[in-house]
Amino acid sequence: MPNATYHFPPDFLWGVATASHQVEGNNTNNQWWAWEQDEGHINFGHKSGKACGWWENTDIDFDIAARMGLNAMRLSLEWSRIEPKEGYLDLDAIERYRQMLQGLKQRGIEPMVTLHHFSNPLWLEEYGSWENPDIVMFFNRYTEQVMKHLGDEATLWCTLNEPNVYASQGYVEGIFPPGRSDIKAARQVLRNMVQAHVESYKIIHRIKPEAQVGFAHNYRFFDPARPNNLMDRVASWAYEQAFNRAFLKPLLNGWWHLFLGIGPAPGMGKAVDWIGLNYYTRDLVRFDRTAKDDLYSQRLHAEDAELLDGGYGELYPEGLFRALKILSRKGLPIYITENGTPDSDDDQRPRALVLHLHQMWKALQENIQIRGYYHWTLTDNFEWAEGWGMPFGLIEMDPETKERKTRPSADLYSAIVRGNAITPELIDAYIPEVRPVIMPE
Ligand code: IFM
Repeated sequence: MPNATYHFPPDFLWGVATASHQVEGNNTNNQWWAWEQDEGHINFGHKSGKACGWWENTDIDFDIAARMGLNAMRLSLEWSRIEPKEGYLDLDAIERYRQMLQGLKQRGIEPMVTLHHFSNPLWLEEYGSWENPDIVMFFNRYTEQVMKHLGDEATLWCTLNEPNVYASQGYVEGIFPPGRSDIKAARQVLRNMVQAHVESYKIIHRIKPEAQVGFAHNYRFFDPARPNNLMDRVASWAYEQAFNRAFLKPLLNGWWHLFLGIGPAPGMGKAVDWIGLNYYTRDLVRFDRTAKDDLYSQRLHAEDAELLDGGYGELYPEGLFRALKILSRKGLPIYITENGTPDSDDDQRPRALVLHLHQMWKALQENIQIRGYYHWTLTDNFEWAEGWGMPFGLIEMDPETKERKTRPSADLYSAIVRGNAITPELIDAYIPEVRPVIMPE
């Protein structure tokens, strides 16, 4: 189809995704802020500092989003601002979030609100945060307060962001706080996150029956490096189970995954209205009998793979289609709650964006119910352990001066959003080299 135009459904949500600690600035009361103060934790010793200045001013970025024609935005609430001390609700913080959510709606942008995106109040850390089963009670209380005060401001609620990343980076790889390497603790964290999601789901629906509630799952592929090698296949299966399936199974099927427990998981299997997919990349897994700490394997890239900046992985858009197929088995609506590219000079992002959207379009042709796409991210922001050195923004931001500049990929995304389609004219104007790939003669 050399001149094909790929249309998207009417009412499709086109957005961007962000997270409180990465954009607000001065989140001094959470564990990430504390972690950043210690040398060696963040690349180049960077700190989140004033981040993108959202706590003072979201108008700059919200206006940009509106000018781009976006009709959706995913953002998260900072628990450490809402409940800065145990059991104390900060009504000023609530009001600030109300202004933000109303500010979006006034611009025709529908908010999706995430309750937890990696950051915890310091007081919670003293209890062992997500490792302690009491987290379910703490998270219930926080959810209840948020819903009582802000429930009217949004319909789409996302309880947790990437529990698998939170558990693996913080409790296995040790590059996120608390910097541990303890599989048993990682399991406990994931178990608690499953339970916290379920209870939070119930509370949200009790207070706001029409709410649509889900969670954001990071799906990363682990393919065998040598597809015919039995041991590579076993090792890649083990990664798939631990990273992708352990959290999903109880929530989607109502049974604990062997990695987390045994038998039916009461109340689960019915606590999801939609699934959020965060998709970025894949690894190839090669069995290595000496690598005991890495599930007996090395994680590699395909020889012919195009690599993303900063060692983020392979550019592998086909994975988006594969993940959508897998997640669609339950028949639940899916939101692509994150997808993006770290790229400071924007030489890969426009191509990566279109190649991923093309995969999403293919999935839509198979009647997979995809309701929206949230690009990660609007404006360059604080990329956790990578600091400011791994920019994902459609909009470039100087971390010192906070000056913003539009990258070509922002114009391209905006044109796709406004037309609700990928057209040959757009491809020719921005990335002609992609034409033979997605619109072959
Ligand atoms: O910046 C992160 C985000 O917080 C969670 N998902 C992946 C993004 C890019 O690494």
